[in-house]
Amino acid sequence: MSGYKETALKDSCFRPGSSLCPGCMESIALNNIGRASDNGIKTVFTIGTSCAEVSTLAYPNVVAWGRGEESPDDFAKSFGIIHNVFESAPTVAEAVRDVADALAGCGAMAAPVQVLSTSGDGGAIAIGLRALLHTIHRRARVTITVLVNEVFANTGFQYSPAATPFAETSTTPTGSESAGNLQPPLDYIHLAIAAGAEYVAQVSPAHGKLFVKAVERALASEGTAVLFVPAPCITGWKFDDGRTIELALLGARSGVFPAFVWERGKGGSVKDCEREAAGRARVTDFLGAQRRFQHLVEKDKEGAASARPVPSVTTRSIASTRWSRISAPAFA
Ligand SMILES: Cc1ncc(C[n+]2csc(CCOP(=O)(O)OP(=O)(O)O)c2C)c(N)n1
Ligand code: SF4
Repeated sequence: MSGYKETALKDSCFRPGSSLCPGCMESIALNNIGRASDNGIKTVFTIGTSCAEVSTLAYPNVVAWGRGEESPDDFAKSFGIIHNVFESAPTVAEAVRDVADALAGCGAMAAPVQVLSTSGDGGAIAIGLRALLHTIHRRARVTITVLVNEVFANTGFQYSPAATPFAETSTTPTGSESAGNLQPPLDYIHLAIAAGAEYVAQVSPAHGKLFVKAVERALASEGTAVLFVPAPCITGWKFDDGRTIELALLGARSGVFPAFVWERGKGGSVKDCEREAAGRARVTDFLGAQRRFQHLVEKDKEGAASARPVPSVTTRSIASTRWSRISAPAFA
């Protein structure tokens, strides 16, 4: 693994030119993944239909993908992208891995290949959950990244099973008779571990070094590595431009979206979030910055957020949904 500074200066294969919303966390994630994967091994990406796909790979607008100005004559610096249907990026990655291993096994391909899939949470843990879990279960030597923006963004911001409780989505509206999403998020971290993953992390590019280290560690894994990337969505979460990183850090530090790394045989640890709730960032500030929670939070003239008196709903219960799971002793 290279040092952070060295990685940060690398030429990412994902660069400006996409039609992702300006400041979208997905472009920041792809840019960093592009740097971390520039490690002397050719990368094959499999990308399921999602914002990360429709906004970067709709021909002829594919200028966001590329490395350097010359056509690639260096195999290790070249990369391939397979666009696959919504739900099957992990499975297609596994198939690429199998073909690459078979070619290497019979001596037809000498250079190594690393394989990395990218899906939204709709693709990976809603419609594609079965594909995800079986690829992990088969211990496929691939890196699976899931860009968790909690909605099916590119088709109209519908609810996904990663949604935080009480979030407003286009299919879980808020109003006098409805308080938004009433389901706790699917426990995707436990599911990935239980299915047999070698390495599982929930980490945002807002934690720069930690994110790059997690991608490098995942790519070096001998089994399946799964990276859940919290991805604040400007349009779906309804927050002001320019606050993406701030929101990602608030999400992690308030315990709503804790940064977490886990490795088989070594256990897991939470990063940049106090164990005691009193020491953490205020959940209300995280919620208050997003209009998808405006039914829960109100602001005074100075912009300070406070919880509205919502029956049977507390912001604390929102924070503890993910936190209580990953701080459980079973992860140690
Ligand atoms: C089998 C199937 N059902 C529905 C669709 C339409 N579709 C394409 S992408 C998508 C939602 C993707 O959501 P997600 O994976 O969360 O990615 P995001 O758009 O949020 O980045 C849907 C419903 C499809 N392509 N295939
Ligand atoms: S809709 Fe959300 S996830 Fe999609 S490009 Fe915009 S900010 Fe990114």
